[in-house]
Amino acid sequence: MKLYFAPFACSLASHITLRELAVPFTLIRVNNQSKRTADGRDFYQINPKGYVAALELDDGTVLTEAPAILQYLADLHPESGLAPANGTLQRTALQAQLSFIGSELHAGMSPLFNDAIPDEVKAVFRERLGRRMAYMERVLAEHDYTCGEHFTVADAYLFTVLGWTDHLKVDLSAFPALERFRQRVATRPSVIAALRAEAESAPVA
Ligand SMILES: N[C@@H](CCC(=O)N[C@@H](CS)C(=O)NCC(=O)O)C(=O)O
Repeated sequence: MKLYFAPFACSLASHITLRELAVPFTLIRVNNQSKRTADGRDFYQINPKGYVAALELDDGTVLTEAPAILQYLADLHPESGLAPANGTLQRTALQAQLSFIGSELHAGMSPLFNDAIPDEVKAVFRERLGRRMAYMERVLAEHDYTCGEHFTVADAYLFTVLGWTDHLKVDLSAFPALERFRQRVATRPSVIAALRAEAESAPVA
């Protein structure tokens, strides 16, 4: 498998998951501005949507969209516990968290990266994001992870998007459980290795 990634972007969740599973994979860095890959290809030819993450399987199939990639990977090794079995209520709960993280937190933070959006408009997005973070704070005040007491792919995704809050100056001081969650997940060998590999990856023109 090949994971097309940009350092510390949402592709980090899939990267962490690949390392959790200890499956063989190749990392291919993408320049999200030029849309070129580290091996000199046009990224649009791999993912017509033009964004990471994209996971290329050994038969050439390309998977996109974080919740789909993460569940595909988890299902390769059900014994990992990274996702409950398909068809169970627990799986539906995981899908709800993946959807919430994707559409409320990840997409909720996206406007804050956009320099064309004025600060007063960003303030509206920040206020809304704060309310969404407050929900996750309540979940993590009761449980160590988003779906209970075990690490799942939803936690890899949540850890990834929480990682953007420092850069975006999203104030999480009112959310101590979120901070404890970040520290807990940051100690996982998969996370340490993924962060190091992305930091050390060579820039792409
Ligand atoms: N809905 C997509 C969103 C992916 C996404 O937002 N990717 C960002 C990085 S976190 C990106 O590559 N943006 C570059 C661009 O849109 O040009 C998913 O769930 O994978």
